[in-house]
Amino acid sequence: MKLDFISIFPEFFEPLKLSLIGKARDKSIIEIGVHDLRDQAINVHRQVDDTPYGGGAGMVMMPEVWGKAIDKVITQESELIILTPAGQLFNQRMAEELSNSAHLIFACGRYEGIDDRVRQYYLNEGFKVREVSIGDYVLNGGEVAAIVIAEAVSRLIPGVLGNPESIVDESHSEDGYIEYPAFTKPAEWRGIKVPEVLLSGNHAEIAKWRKSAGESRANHNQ
Ligand code: 6GU
Repeated sequence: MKLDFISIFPEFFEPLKLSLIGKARDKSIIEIGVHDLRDQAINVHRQVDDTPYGGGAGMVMMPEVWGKAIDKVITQESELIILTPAGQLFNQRMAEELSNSAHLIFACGRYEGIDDRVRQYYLNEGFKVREVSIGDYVLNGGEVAAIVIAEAVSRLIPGVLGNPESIVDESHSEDGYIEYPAFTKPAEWRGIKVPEVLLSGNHAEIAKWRKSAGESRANHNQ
């Protein structure tokens, strides 16, 4: 899978050199491109934003600049993801869908967002386009959201995780499913004991306890 990130802050994507994603890049399971939007600026001031038509606060990112940047990376197999708090809420089901894609382009907007004609244009040209949000709160830009999505998606790609079984039974692997709490040695820590049943070796009882502990955890989160 290829992941391209377009942003005025390419340094935001340095963490994608670390850990499992870094290793997946070394193994060429995923390929990552980071592109400075300002390289596509069209005037001497390297301007990427302008005042909104209709008035109001903030600045809007210019369509010409975004069009040039996206044209450089888009192909017939690309999916364009525009990060905005006004987008469709990201979840594990969307991560699974996106993990089947060959190429994701993350357009990281700042300020009041990207001129909406960018979305309209690529949609009209027949590309897959979605506006995505990672939650009901506002960030200063789409960069952190793009990293969140990239991490959730890449770990679903075969070969990225060390142990592929860990994605079968984890929280959100099914809608509403929350995993049971985990414990390791020592059996008692600061006066708190590990639930007795987990030390029993009785796999049927352990499975029962885990199911119920996961369900009560899910209820607490409501
Ligand atoms: Cl994708 N962008 C911004 N700026 N804020 C957000 C978001 C995205 N998702 C949640 N809040």
